Amino acid sequence: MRLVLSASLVMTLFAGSVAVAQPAPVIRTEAASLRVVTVASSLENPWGMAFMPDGRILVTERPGRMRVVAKDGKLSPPLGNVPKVFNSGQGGLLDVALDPGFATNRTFYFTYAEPGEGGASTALATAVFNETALADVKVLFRQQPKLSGGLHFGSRVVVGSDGKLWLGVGERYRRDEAQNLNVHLGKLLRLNKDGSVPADNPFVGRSDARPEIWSYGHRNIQGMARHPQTGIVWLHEHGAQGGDEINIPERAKNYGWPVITHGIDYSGAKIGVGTAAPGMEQPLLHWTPSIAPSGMAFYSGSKIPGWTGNLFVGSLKFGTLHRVVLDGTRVVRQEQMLKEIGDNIRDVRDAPDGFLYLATDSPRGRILRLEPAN
Ligand SMILES: [Ca+2]
Repeated sequence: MRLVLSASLVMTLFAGSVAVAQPAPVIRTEAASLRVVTVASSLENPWGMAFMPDGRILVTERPGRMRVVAKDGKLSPPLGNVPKVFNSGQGGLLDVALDPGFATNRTFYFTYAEPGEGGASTALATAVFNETALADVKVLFRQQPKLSGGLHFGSRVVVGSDGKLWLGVGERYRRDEAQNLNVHLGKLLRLNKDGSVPADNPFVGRSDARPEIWSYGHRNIQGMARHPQTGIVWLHEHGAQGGDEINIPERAKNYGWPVITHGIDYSGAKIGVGTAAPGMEQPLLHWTPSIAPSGMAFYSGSKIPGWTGNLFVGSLKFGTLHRVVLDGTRVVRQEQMLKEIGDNIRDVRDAPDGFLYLATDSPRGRILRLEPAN
C-alpha cells in the first residue's frame, strides 16, 4: 500500500513538472541576452512570413501550402486556392508580403516556382485574404523563360517605399544568363502592383532588354529588406563556393555574376575574370566561405536595444543568425550567433510587435521569436 501511494505521488509530481512550461534557456550574445521562444512548430519547410495587423502570421510552406499562425501559435488548416507550385529541389511556394493597405484591402503578394511548358520559373501573384482561402488570385509576373531543373528560383518580394513591387529572382543555375538582359534570370525586377512595368524603369524602351529589370548580374536572391530610414531595398544573394553578397542595388547597374565573384566553383575551378572588373559593382560585403544566406531584416524595434538599426541574415549552412552592425552603408562589425537553435534559418523578419522572428528550414520547421532576457 505504501509502495502504491509512493508511486502515485511520484507520478503526480512528474506530471506536474512537465505540465509547467519551462522558460527557454538564456543565450548570451555580444549585445543582448536572449531567450528563443517557439511560437509555432510542425510547419513543413516554412519559407516566408508576413505579420498581419492583428498579430497573426501568414506563413508559406515550400511544398505549396499557406497557413495562418494564431497568436497562441495554433496553425490554421491550409488556405484554399493556392496555385499549383513546382515542388521540387529549391522550388515550391516561396515568399509572402502584405500590401501596406492590408488592414482594409486584405491584399497580399506571394512568389512561387510555377510549373509550365519547359519546366518551371518564378512567378509573382497577388490575392485577397478571406480567412480560409485566397480570393481573386492574379498572377502578376512570370519569369521568362521556364527551364528544367530545381535550382535558383530566388525569391523575395518587397513592397518598396515607392509603392512598387521589388522581386528578386535567381539565374536558375544558368549563370551566364545573369548578364543577359533579354531574360529575367539573375535579376532584380521592379513592377507596378498590377504587374505592369513602371514607365521609369531603367530599360524601358530598349529592344535588347526586358523592361522589368532594375539591376542584373545577380546569382540567387533569397533575402531582401527595405531600409527603415532610407526606404532603399537591400538584397543578398548566394555565391557559389564563397562569395555570398549583400548589395544595395542601384538602377541599371551590373552586380557582376558570373564575370566577377569573390567565390569559386564547387569543383574548385575559378569563375570569371576575378573579383573586380570595370562597369561592375562591388558588394557591400561578401561572405567567403559561404554562409548560404536566406531571409534578411533590419531590426527597427526597441525590445532589444543593442540591436536597433542592425541588419540580420539567416544561414542555411551553419544554422546561425548573422548580425551586421552598420554605420550608414559601412559595415562596422559582424556577429555569428544562435547556433543553439539547431536548424538552418530560412526567414528573418522585423515584426510590428518590436521583436525579431525567424523561420527554420526543416520538415518540422518552427517559427521563433527572439526575446530579451534580463
Ligand atoms: Ca556580385
